[in-house]
Amino acid sequence: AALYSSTVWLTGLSGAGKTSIAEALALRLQDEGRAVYVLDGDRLRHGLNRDLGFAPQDRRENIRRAAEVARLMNDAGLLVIAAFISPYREDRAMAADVIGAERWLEVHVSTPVEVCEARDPKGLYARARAGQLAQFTGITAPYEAPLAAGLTLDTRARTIDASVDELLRFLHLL
Ligand code: GGZ
Repeated sequence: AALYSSTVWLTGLSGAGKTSIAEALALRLQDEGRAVYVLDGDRLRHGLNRDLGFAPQDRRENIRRAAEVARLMNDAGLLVIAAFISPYREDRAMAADVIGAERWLEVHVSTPVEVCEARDPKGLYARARAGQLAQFTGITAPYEAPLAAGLTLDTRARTIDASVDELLRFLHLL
């Protein structure tokens, strides 16, 4: 029961598979009648966080607001699946602090940058290489991998479905 006021926080590069995994996990849990919400960086940036860019202090504010929202949803009894690049260790630690360490489950979607760049589903890596997108994570801005994530998912070796199984096992729901 406690799990259902927790936040599963997916961190990783653009194109690593965070959103796909979050959506697939949410569907599986919703099918079982569980109250789940996906908080997604790209989506929040069209609404609540549309005033923010990608400079370090903007990313920090993005993560802070996301964590505050996740906390409110957890208070309301929802399991939150958060998908944010969240490239800075310090910012993820701040988010864990806001949400509460006992409610925080960090998952590293560890797809390497070469693979994300080869996939390039939105053409963002190409634009970053061409100098049309500044401060692009993995190309011209840093990504600090977690040192001790609860779970690491390498999407090269697995289908989305297999990653979701892995996550469900990690959450003791499978
Ligand atoms: C990284 C960028 C950038 C730059 C636009 N750097 O893969 P996407 O496209 O659909 O999702 C990415 C999204 C990143 O938002 P987050 O809120 O997760 O980032 S952070 O946690 O770092 O605040 C990507 C798109 O925005 N995007 N420009 N320069 N990603």
